[in-house]
Amino acid sequence: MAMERTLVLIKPDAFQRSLVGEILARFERKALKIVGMKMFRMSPELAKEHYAHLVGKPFYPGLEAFMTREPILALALEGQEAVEVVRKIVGVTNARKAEAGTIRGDLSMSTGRNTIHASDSIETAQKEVPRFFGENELFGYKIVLEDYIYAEDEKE
Ligand code: DAT
Ligand code: MG
Repeated sequence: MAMERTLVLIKPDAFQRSLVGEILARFERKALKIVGMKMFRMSPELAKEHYAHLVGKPFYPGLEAFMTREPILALALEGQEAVEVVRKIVGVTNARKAEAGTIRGDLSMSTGRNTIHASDSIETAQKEVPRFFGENELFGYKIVLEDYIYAEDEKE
């Protein structure tokens, strides 16, 4: 168990469908800590870096066009095992296959319009958080209810 930070991007389809608050609320209710939050438009260069593993795929041009033409919201979320926890809350890539109860499973019918990105491993998260947030855009602060979120042996 370890305190981790992970990256979430709320995609343009969530903005168009007025799902931004709904998605944010799910992470808040889970007691993940928001340590960064920023609205911006992704550049094509940043899209190529972020989706480097997909640049050669036939769907990449459409993915880049979709992710860059409207603003998105980036979140940095912190918690014990946050990377795995957030991926579980998000659900699998193809939203039609995603479990009911997950964000994708509940809110989307699509792979290419699946409302949200989340870092897929600790190593990825360690690259993705600094890719989208400068040091001065990440905030360490104390949650006063921390004793009610984690037991003593879960805090470190
Ligand atoms: P994930 O977003 O679950 O980490 P990924 O990293 O494989 O999945 O892909 C990134 C995004 O690219 C995904 O959220 C939607 C798009 N994508 C992936 N596979 C696709 C496909 N077969 N057709 C269309 N879009 C796809
Ligand atoms: Mg991915």
